[in-house]
Amino acid sequence: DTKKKTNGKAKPVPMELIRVDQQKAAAETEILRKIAYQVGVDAESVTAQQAYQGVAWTVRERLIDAFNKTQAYWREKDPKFIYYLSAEFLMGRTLTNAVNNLGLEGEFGEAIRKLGYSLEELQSQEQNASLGNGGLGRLAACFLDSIATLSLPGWGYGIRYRYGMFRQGLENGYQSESPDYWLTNGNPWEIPRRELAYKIGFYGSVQQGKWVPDEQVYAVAYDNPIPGYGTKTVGNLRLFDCQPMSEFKLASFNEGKYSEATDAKRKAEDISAVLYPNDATEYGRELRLKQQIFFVSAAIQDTLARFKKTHKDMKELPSKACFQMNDTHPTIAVAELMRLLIDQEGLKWDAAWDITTKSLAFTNHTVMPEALEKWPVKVMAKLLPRHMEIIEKIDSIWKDSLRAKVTSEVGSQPKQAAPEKAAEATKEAAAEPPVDPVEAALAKYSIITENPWEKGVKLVNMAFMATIGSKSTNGVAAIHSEIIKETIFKDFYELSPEKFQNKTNGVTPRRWLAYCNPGLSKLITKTLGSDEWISKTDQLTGLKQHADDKAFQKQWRSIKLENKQRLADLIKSKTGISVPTNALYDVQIKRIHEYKRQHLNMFSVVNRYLEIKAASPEERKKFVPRVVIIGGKAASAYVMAKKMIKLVTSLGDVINNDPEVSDLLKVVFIPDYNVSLAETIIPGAEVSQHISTAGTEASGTSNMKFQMNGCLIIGTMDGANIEIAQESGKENMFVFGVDAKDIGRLREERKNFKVNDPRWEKVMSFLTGNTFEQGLFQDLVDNVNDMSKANDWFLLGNDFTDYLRAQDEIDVLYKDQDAWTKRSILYTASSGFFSSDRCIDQYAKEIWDVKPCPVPSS
Ligand code: CRA
Repeated sequence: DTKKKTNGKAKPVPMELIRVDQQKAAAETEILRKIAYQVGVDAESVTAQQAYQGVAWTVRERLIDAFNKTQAYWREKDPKFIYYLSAEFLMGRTLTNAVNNLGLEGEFGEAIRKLGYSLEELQSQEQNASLGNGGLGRLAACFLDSIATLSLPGWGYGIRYRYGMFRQGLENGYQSESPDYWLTNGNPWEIPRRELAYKIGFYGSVQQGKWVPDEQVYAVAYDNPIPGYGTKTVGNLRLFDCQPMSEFKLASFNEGKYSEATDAKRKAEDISAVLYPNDATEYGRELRLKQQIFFVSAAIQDTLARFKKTHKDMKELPSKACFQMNDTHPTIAVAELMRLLIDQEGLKWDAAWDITTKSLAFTNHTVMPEALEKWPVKVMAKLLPRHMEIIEKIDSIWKDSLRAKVTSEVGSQPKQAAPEKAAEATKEAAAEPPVDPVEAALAKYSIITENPWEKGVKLVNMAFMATIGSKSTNGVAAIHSEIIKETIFKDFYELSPEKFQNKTNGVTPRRWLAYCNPGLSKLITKTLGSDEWISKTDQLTGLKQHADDKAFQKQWRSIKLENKQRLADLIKSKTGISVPTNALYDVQIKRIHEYKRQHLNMFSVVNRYLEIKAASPEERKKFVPRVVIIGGKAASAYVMAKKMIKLVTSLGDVINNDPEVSDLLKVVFIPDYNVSLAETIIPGAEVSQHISTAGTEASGTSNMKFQMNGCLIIGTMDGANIEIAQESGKENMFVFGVDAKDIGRLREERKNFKVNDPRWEKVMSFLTGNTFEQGLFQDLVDNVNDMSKANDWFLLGNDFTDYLRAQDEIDVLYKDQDAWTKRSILYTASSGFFSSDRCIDQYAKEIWDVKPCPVPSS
């Protein structure tokens, strides 16, 4: 009864008709037909957009053929599936990836050339599918590529936002934002399944144990086929669009109440309208929770419906399905799966709990406190009353199971023992009636907690619920997985250490090396004697033996130069700034955030600028020319991050126009950073910056992309940098900064800290001096420099001197181009570990228990 409409019973199609349909004409004939009948233009002359449409709709058919075969094969074999639940999938563009993964580059390349275009030109016509903020969303996209490539039965589930990540512009050097309507030209890569719609409820009450929602909408499925590389397998990303139950109230319309007539429709459409533009920062809005339950409920209903077609016993679900929850965003799944199993399938609580905790798995992506979602009980109870009831019951059963243990621990402690931190928070609120020491000690395990900042306000801690309701919890890099065991999940780790795992992130070598860097890719294939490395990245180690070969180095360098030229062209077209290709290209592209410390980068730029200015003409010749490139978006409400963008653009205005500096230093902010820009920027970069305060960046993933493309790294011992240093040799990385284990102490000591480096003072005075509008950067400077207020939470002052030392090392090495190139080769050669294929293989074996089910070749 969840279905909106059905197409009725399917009728068999005669065999001879099927055969005729499957006889495909040559690509160029098909493309011309598409241009004529799909695009609807006379093919005598076609624009790039029309040619793109013709090609894309043709490739779509090849994709669907393989997709249908894969899905039919999996239906027949009934293997266990992985369902990747994620609020974000940052897919970028599809055409090049689809053509190459399907092995169509020869046939289609030729056809496109005949039309007078290149694949690259047509690709640039495609809008980016920016349905994600940054690392987490792009990771999900890389994972889908690897799941299909490894022929693992698996689908992604998410939201088909009509507006993706906002478009960033610059106004007077400040970020401006405009909506990203990415569907203006249609979307050849999706298959609408209008007949597949699930009811999603909100609000209402619980009556006789069952939920009676006040408001209901439909989740309508859109399939996005995901081609694997070197396999016939084509997986799926199923995204849901939100639709009203009925189009509009005709009665209100007739009465002239037009806005009332379409109220429900608008409200429903709001749910899948916009991606929240926050990267690892606060959410807390009711609409956001609506989005979460919306796609999670649809995904689980969809899965259960398929499961029930072939299985009677719900207890078999964990052997047929695993749901991986990508951060806390989909963790309402714990309560939703329980609700569906109990209220709809009629299971008893214990049986349902057993199935739930065997089917769900959870990944944590951050320790930033503001990103750990905690929903007010009030909001949850209003929007999802039945779920709130279930959550309360989970919480109380969970605490009951711990009571005996906690009682004996409390009993063995001296009477006046200081309560644990979490208990401390509740202590104040419940100050009057004496707190039962056992209950107080249990509080640290509780899903429902008191808001430490708002007396009497209760919150649902989604990360705790996720851990309790899952078979495994994992972090995304070795250091991060250790940190979560010592901090946010300490008490849970001590209870069940076996549940905690590490899965160091990875990125797809297809998009991030083979396709975005065709020059280097060709050289690697020629050198290794085959292109097997594209799916077996361990083979890249074969490049090591060529690292000292001067002729090879020369080829390597000339490819880099071509890529730098492409990047210089991009910079020119996006910003109007001309940058020389003989300079060192230094790149930091990622979300703008204080913990990522783009301002530390800028402090070093200021220092360099001042040094150049102070040098004599003769001394200036010794400087290595540098182009410092920054790209990234700031969350719309994040004032300091926006100021950091203004800092970059203002420095650019001063430095780029200073004739004394000329080509020795350029500072460029590339606006509207996104996936496709990254595909041009990364291959052209020579050094890239990953300089977060140790312990703050869970993993980072662009570091891996840069490494693959032979771009050297300056970085802190944080996130995956640590493992990259292990693979490439720590001595080959420009490592600086304080250690993660000292961060706590250093933060404590900030009040008495002074940066013992005259260059720091010079940089601060420059930024607050008369070069810029009075007071423009005062807040930014105070934030890192006003020690009376114990500022500088991200410890820029502590790392400043060491950072400049590492920067100097970069210049020294760059003067020796052979030594530099050797390192660059070694980076690529040792990047194999960071393929998402390796990462997904580990998830499949160590968490999901999902095995490859490749479609046979014939
Ligand atoms: N912002 C982390 O901060 C990590 C990615 C993917 C992040 C990155 O260090 O590489 O996830 N965390 O694991 C996050 O989104 C909600 O938390 C990110 O993208």
